[in-house]
Amino acid sequence: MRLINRLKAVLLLTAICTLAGSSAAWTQTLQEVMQERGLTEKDVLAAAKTYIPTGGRDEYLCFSSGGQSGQVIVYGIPSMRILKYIGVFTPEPWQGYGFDDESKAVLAGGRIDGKDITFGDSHHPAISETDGDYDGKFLFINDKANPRVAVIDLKDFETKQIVPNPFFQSDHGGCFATPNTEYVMEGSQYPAPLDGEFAPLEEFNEKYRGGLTYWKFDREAGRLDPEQTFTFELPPYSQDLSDAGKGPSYGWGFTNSFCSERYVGGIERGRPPFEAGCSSKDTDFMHVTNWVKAAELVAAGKVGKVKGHYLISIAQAIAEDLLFLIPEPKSPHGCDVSPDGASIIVAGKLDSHAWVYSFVKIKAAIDGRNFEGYDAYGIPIISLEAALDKSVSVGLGPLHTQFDSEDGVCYTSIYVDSQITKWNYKTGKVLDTLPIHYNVGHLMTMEGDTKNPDGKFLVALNKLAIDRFDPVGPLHPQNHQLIDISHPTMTLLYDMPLPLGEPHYAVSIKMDKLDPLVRYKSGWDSRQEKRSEFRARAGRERTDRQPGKVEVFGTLIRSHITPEIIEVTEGDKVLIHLTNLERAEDEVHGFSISGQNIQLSVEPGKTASASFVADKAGVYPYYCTEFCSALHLEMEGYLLVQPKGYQAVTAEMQQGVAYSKEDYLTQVATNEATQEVIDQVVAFITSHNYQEFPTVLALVEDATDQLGFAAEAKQKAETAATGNDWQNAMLWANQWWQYQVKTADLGLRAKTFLEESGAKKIK
Ligand code: CUK
Ligand code: CUA
Repeated sequence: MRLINRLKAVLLLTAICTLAGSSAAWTQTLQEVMQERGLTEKDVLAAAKTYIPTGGRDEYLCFSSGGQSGQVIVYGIPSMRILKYIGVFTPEPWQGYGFDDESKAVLAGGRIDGKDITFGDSHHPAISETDGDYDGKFLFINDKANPRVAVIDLKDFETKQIVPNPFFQSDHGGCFATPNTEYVMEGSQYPAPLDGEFAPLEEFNEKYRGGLTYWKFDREAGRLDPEQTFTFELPPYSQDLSDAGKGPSYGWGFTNSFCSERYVGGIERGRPPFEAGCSSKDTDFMHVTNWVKAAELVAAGKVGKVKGHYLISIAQAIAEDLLFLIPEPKSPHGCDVSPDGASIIVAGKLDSHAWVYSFVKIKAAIDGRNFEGYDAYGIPIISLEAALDKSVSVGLGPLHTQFDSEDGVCYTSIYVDSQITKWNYKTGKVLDTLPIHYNVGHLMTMEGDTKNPDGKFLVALNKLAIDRFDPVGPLHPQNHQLIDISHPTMTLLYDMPLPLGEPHYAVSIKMDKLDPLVRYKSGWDSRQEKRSEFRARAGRERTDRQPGKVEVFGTLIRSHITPEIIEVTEGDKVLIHLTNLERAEDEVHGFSISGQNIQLSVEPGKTASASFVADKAGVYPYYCTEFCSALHLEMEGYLLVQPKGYQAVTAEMQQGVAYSKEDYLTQVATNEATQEVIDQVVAFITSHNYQEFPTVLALVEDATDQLGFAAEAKQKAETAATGNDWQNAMLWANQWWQYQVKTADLGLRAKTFLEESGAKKIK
């Protein structure tokens, strides 16, 4: 009865508000707020450029690596509102990732030598490209610590695949997509024997190697194809970042390196540390690889396999003209191909210059076999003079470069000086600088590594936040700073704390290139992207029993779990498959069982599975972990793990309350009154142009479903009443009312939406 009064109160209040209009005497003026909070006009302008009113949308979506969290962080630009953490290399309970059997299989794909690795150091995300532009279909990211690459489908923002690198012990230079996502590049970092076996450090030069893997991407399957993937064996320099050529440099890849000294530290052996020996030379090497020609050799069967994977040896790469080196500034970092594909910019981390290489010059040197010599492994070296276009002093400790929509304009992150430098790589002029808080690593402009950068905003991914935020202990959040780059001088707009690992790189895509799902097809295995063999339909739920094994095929819908009682015997293997029957947007149900380390996230349409051994007799409540409706707390059940040899007692279920005919009739009266409220809401909706609002249409569809369930429950109540079974008549009448409440809830949501969107009265 209380709920119905509330429903009526909501309706009344809505009517009053409409009459009273929206003028409110207590509103402060902007001036008053600015004074009270000590805000300048510049602050208010920055706020106005980033603020998104309720229900509004951002223009860009940013995918940031989650660093040591092993995840991907998704946020909107310019609002900097965090929208999602995508579980990638690390279990993520909210999404059931690493808890349901379907996603456990994805994580198992990333096992290394049979060992589960549930940590990742996610580094460089890359969005799939078509003709050098983001196409919004897939996201790739690498794990530096345990060299692996993951594929995330942007249809549902779920991780679909993790593949370990067959040769490396660490990676850094991934992921970078070639212009049509033919391949995804993954470069190694710390040299190690490619066969994964032991070799003493004394044999570093002969036995240790770096490498660069070109993972073949099968777009149709949406998966990387290890069978068609090939790896370049590279010298034991510490290969760093990569980028794929485009336009004139299409078909080539560029990978920088540090420690081409091949120095091995060992403080405990009395040797100066790595940092001393790895930065002693004035230059390192950029590696230039021809992946198109390499792919042709693979296709022609001319590349051998090691451990079942194509490996192009250094000797073969030299013989086939696939690999060249060019000196780079001391301890280089960043390796960024310009939007037109004509230039490659490398920054000298221990230098103050950004070095602009010309692909035309590189190509001329290769074609003219103009080499200044060969490295210790016989790889031809193109001289710096032959390949360099210019070097520009941009500040101390430059790292990464991103591009603007304006031709030639780019931005370089300056680590030591804590600033962003805006400059022109074609004219060599520095245009502007902006201080950063503090020590910026990567930076990112909107679609800034495609052939058509959008400019507009820049995000500085800072390594230190220090004093920017309220203190939360010695471990500080990261600081992503949003910068307006739509004018000649850069303006800082916003500091966003990121409390989840240290993001390295991030990529941003225009929102209109994405078209994510709202629901899955019914009974969907989202990780394998096909109908689940374990799906169940309403009314077809079942439990299969075999000796030692119980398998449940159940369903979830507001607000009950079918089955509500699961009986097993101690020691049984239990498999529970649950299908969310909802079609409504955002009607996710969760599922957890006490003490079994189980947590499912079952989005509308999805089928997810949990499996475990019921190894201890006891009573284990289970429930839905998403607050899905007013009766969410009642979305519950019991797993009964019976001791071996347990004999069921035949006693009747004890009733807490016995219901009479009067109780039944009172409930029916309530239901009839509720129906009146529903009818009023329906009348409001149908008297407006609701069909023009997709959100309302979806709500109406869901409400119609709920009314259908209400009709079924009503039928059952009436049948029981006919047989004078007042207990069941009352309970089914109450279930009928539960469905009505859900209908009314949806109806009121639809009504509010129509009122707020200024729907027109049509009759
Ligand atoms: S890296 Cu350059 S600042 Cu891309 Cu791992 Cu972090
Ligand atoms: Cu379903 Cu709570």
